[in-house]
Amino acid sequence: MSETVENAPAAAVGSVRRSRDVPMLVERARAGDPRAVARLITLVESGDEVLPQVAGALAPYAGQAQVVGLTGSPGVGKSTTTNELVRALRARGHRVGVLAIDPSSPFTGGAILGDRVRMQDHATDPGVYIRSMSSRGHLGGLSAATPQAVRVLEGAGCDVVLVETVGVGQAEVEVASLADTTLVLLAPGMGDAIQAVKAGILEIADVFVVNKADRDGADATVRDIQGMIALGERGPGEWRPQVVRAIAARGEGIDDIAAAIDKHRGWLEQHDELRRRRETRAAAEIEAIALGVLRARIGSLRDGTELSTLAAKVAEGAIDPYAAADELLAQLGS
Ligand SMILES: Nc1nc2c(ncn2[C@@H]2O[C@H](COP(=O)(O)OP(=O)(O)OP(=O)(O)O)[C@@H](O)[C@H]2O)c(=O)[nH]1
Ligand SMILES: [Mg+2]
Repeated sequence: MSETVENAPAAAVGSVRRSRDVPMLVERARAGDPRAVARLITLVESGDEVLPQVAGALAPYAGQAQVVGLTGSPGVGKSTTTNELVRALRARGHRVGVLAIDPSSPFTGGAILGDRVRMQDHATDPGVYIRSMSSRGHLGGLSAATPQAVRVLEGAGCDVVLVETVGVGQAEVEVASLADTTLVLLAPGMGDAIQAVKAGILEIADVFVVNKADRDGADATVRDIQGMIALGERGPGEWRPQVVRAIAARGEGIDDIAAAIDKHRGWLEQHDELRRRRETRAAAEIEAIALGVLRARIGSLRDGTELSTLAAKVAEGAIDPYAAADELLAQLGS
């Protein structure tokens, strides 16, 4: 997303940049103002107190965008592929949102700077919003923040939202599984295929992209992955992950990736999977928010006397910790 402001009056820009006027921000975002979109995502990212209001204002636009996740090891070519996919989607006339998620770092770090450079091609295109996010301070972590940010982009009229996450652990798997279609990127010779299985990434991949196919070992990686897909048990009509080769750095294989995404999208619609996935996603979202609220309430109990009273009782053997936990939960509910 371009944050250049030279054409806007300074006062108006300042007011949007710091505003908590949710109806105004949503109205401007609906009209395509990139600063309002940026501000709303900042409110989401920082877990601002107006977040429920933001979510409320955006609820009517839920489900309008196709959400595509891209995950894979650091440096495998996610941002390069995203950049090329944006180009292909723009050529089809779509408005596109990009969220580059950094789950590991609480601050905006070097990788994100790299993303900016690699997605620079679209920085001045008004039909493209690009945004990096970290989990800084958000109650429910990224699994709660990401879908909200997707909603902001949906509200801003994006037809497709691409979500890039580094695939190195459970949190990332969770974020990737928030997508309608998930691409897992691999590169030859990184031992990636084996690692993918270990990390549980095989289960979330709808499309495998063997990127850097200009390097030795691409055939072997394709074979490995196809072998693993063949081992998986699949009922009739179940989706069989596609394997696509690409050289993202040269823009090669991007049409094949887009075709695989389209094919998966068709399958989702045909099998009512889109609705099912989105309900699963909504359930995870509700759970993450509810757990965040619970955690905050437990935190406030910890400051007060309830928890210490229970702790003293457990320590002296007056009650057991399960009974104490029940009591604590009962207090939280009241
Ligand atoms: N040889 C080769 N290099 C590539 C290809 N695609 C991307 N690269 C290079 O690989 C490096 C990393 O690419 P990125 O797109 O930043 O990878 P990433 O997965 O987004 O990296 P992180 O966000 O840091 O995890 C860059 O130097 C790219 O130019 C490719 O198809 N072939
Ligand atoms: Mg990247």
